[in-house]
Amino acid sequence: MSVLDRGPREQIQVLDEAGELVGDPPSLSDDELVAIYREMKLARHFDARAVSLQRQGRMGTYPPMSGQEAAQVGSAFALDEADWLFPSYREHAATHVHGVPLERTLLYWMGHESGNRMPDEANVFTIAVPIATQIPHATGAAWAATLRGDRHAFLCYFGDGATSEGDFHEGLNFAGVFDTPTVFFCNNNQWAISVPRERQTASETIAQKAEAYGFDGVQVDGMDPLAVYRVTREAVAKARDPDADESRPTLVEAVQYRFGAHTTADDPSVYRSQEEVEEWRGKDPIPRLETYLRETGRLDDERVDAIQASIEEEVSAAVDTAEGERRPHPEEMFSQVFADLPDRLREQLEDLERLRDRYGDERFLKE
Ligand SMILES: Cc1ncc(C[n+]2csc(CCOP(=O)(O)OP(=O)(O)O)c2C)c(N)n1
Ligand SMILES: [Mg+2]
Repeated sequence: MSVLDRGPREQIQVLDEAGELVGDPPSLSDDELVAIYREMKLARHFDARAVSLQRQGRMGTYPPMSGQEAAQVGSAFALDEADWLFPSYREHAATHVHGVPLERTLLYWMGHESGNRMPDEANVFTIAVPIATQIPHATGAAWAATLRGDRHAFLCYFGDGATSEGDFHEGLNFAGVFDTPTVFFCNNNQWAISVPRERQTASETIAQKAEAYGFDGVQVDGMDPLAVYRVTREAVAKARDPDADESRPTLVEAVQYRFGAHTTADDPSVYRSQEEVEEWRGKDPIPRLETYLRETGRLDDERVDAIQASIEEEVSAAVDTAEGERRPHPEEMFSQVFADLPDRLREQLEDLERLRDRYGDERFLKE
């Protein structure tokens, strides 16, 4: 039986909090299981380095994702290369799995325009900061693919807070009516900045909202990488069913927690308790998968140490590459949005140019 048939009110789990198998594991090879573990560890280390760079003034604002590794890595692993991924601003691990180099993500948060440019070979849409705007984009792109006869899945990430936006309703309603091959993946991390999940919706689960749009909704333990993979894999397979009449969208709600702040500009201690954070830390996806892989003989101390060393090297190399780029000129702020600048923006650009003339290029860029 498909996990998608279990309804939107039962939470799907494969590994419990202690790393014990409590559900049917997905079919993944030993190498794939270790690769999922490595990507989650990489994401955790990347996150810590990125926050540290921001604290040292070497990066702008950054949205941390620690705690959300299983949801991101497990779901992105379920895609084939030709499938498309639509990220919000927190999907550093998911986009990496689907082919975006770490230095590209660092450049984005360092304020480089080039950070917006996804590699041609990675089917990843640009990062959406305006909440929920990527949902109608993903639905529209999926519909266009269907009209062209392409059979790819379109995986769209968004948060619990995004479900209160009109774009969520419009995107899911359209997907249900036009059978678009979209997998709507809600990273329910319990908070939309300081607004808790229970102030976001009176629904018992977010997954059940799919019923109103006429397609399957499923809730999964988002701290369990194997459950996330299994659910997403089935949703993706249904989206790109070779028989176009069978293709249907799915809403996946991955229940999880962000351990850190909303962004480096946020202080979560003013709106949530330390006890709550500790309770969720007990569900940490990384030791959970590590225990399972050790107990089934797929990992040992030596392999774990080697993975850790290679991760640290990979992240350091990405930081060096990103910091090796020329700092962006402030004028670049004006170059990518309007073909013809409105008067007010033109005046600001001229002010910048006057400052550059007065202080010179070197000093101007430093200040
Ligand atoms: C349209 C829009 N309104 C408000 C904001 C400000 N804002 C940035 S993040 C955020 C909360 C989003 O919460 P959620 O969807 O749960 O995602 P999370 O940050 O928890 O991953 C808000 C309101 C925005 N970026 N875009
Ligand atoms: Mg949230």
